[in-house]
Amino acid sequence: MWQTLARCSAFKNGTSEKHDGAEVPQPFCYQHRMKRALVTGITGQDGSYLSELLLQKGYEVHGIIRRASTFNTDRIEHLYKDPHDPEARLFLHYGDLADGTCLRRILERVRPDEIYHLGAQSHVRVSFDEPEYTADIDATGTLRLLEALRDSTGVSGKTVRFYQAGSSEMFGAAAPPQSETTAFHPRSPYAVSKVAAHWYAVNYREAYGMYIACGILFNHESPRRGETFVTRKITRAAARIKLGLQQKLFLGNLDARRDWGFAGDYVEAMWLMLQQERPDDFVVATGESHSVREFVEATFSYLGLDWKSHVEIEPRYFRPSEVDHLRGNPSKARERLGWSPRVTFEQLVRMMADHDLEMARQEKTLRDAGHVAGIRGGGRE
Ligand code: NAP
Ligand code: F7E
Repeated sequence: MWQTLARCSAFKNGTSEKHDGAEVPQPFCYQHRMKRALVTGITGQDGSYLSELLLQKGYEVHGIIRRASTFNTDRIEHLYKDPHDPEARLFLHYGDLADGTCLRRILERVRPDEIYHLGAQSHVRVSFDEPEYTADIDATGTLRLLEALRDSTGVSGKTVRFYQAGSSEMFGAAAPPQSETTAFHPRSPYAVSKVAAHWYAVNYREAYGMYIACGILFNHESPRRGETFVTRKITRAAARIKLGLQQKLFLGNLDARRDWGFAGDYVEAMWLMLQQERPDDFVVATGESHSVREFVEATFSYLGLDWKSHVEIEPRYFRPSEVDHLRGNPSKARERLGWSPRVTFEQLVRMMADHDLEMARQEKTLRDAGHVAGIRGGGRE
């Protein structure tokens, strides 16, 4: 991490300061007073769109990435420049929300103006299989970061603006439309953990006067959505079916209704929340809901397919407790932030299906040319 930071463009004109007894470059360059953001979960869907937005706005962006045995930076590859490049404004630091010490160290080094806390185990179904891990990362991980921030701002006296990535899943069983005043009724370990994180954030705002804004975002999707969330699973499978690469799509509950928007629109709302004079909570949604069945119909019909010939129900995709209907009321975000979604449901379906059709075409081209994907590192002799 230190090496990455030492190459940061802001260091070039930086003075030095004592750190752990050693003389090191000062990580904050007042001559280049561009805003500096720290993003947890930068390798995820939202992290990648948000980083694009912040870089466009002239920020220096620092992201926390997890060590993995394979590369996990695909979604931000196009934004990354070698840190030796004087134009580089995106810097990555190894860290994990399970490790409070590393979070403190990263905060000390980066000294951000704004923190966007997006990192999480974000899959609802998986949270039933890994409830303790989900609580540790999504709830306690948020607490670790808030504690690190409380201590670092206590010493520096600087106000750092913090965005907490809350979720419509926190509403769970509450009847639609859900707004900032709707009571939470979470229905999964993921949702319970997000409720805990939300209340930690609100409590730190009230107790310590910290600038913490809480987004309560309804489902938002894109071609960069993880492949096991239902929308991407549908568009990816429909595109492969269209090109004869697969025959069936196995799904769970088709009756669940969600308020689906485009992730690129939603990261703008995150940024807007941190530009307000006072921190607050905001629902971000389209105000419109559709069932999973409607998403399937829209995708298959756009690709000229009959969904009933291909979709089968697989009980293992049902959840122990389901969230039946989420539809948000985004009036407060519209009035106070001037935010409204640009991409409609139909445009979202087409955008994702077009992307996945192109991916399927590439796969088919390779297959038709006789290419057989090899085992990573080759097989045994
Ligand atoms: P995502 O694609 O699943 O990305 C999650 C990010 O968190 C990834 O960068 C992941 O890193 C990172 N992460 C996971 N565990 C971590 C750990 N232990 N330490 C550090 N980082 C860790 O999620 P998303 O859709 O972008 O969502 C962003 C945030 O908004 C999440 O907090 C999610 O719960 C919340 N949210 C999402 C939606 C939605 O519809 N997308 C709606 C409401 C709220 P790897 O790449 O290494 O896995
Ligand atoms: O499920 C149903 C499933 O996994 C949507 C996360 O970003 O949004 C996301 O959580 C619905 C559910 O998203 C399959 O039962 C049917 O009712 O795409 P999903 P989610 O659970 O709404 C919220 C706002 C977040 O905060 C989360 O981080 O689709 N469904 N069949 C299926 N779902 C999946 N995944 N796979 C199926 O085969």
